[in-house]
Amino acid sequence: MVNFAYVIAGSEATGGAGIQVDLKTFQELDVYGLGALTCIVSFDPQDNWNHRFVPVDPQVIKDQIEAATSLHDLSTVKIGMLGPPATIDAVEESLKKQQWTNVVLDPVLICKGQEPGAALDTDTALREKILPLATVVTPNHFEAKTLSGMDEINSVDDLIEAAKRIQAQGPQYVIAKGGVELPGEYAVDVLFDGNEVTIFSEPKIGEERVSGAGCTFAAAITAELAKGSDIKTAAGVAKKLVTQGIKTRVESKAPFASIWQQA
Ligand code: PXL
Repeated sequence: MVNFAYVIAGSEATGGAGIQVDLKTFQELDVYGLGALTCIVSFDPQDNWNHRFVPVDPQVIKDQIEAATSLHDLSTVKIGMLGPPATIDAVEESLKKQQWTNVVLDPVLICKGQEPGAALDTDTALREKILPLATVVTPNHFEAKTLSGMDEINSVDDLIEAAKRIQAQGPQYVIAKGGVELPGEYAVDVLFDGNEVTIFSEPKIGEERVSGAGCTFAAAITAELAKGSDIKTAAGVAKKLVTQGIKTRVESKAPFASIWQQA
């Protein structure tokens, strides 16, 4: 049997994050991956690896989703980096054309190195248009603060509170990721299903963020859900894969490493 996992996300031209990593993760977890491109990010080596960002024309995004959903019966989708409100509108419209069993939203507001201010209109549109369609949301530390409205997340209890506040906004499941930003020796993720809190914890591997870790995490959850796993199993598999991928990360000429989820 073939299990399909779909992704709507951006290209990150060095292969360390974005749709490239989503598709690698799908392959790794034995699902048939396919995706629509929302934008192209090219780091600028002349400008401190800042992001050069080009959105894909909204009609072209709709066309891609039409092609994929017409060719296959897709029921599980991951949403990664979108872009400006026009992109978000196009994705919302396309998603609403069919029923989905699993919509995993990685609420990418900004990438490493971007200014938080750039995220404001994206944040609002994402919250209004995509969050209500999501069944699972996987905010990182910064996104959890933004989406929960909390000023500080300094403890696992804070992270749990953030997950609860985001879950109250609609999605069935929230997995809030503490990452290296949450103080302590462990990389802690908190799953809230509306009732119960489940904690996933692994010793931190260094104190630096690794590019593509968040993409891998949400993609792994998507792949597992596509295979019929429950959310706890999916989150457990994702945590393991990300931890392993960070251990075997690839260093580069940029001051950050990229995840590498080797078989
Ligand atoms: O890691 C978040 C991310 C997601 N998607 C794209 C990106 C990035 C960060 O660089 O470029 C396309």
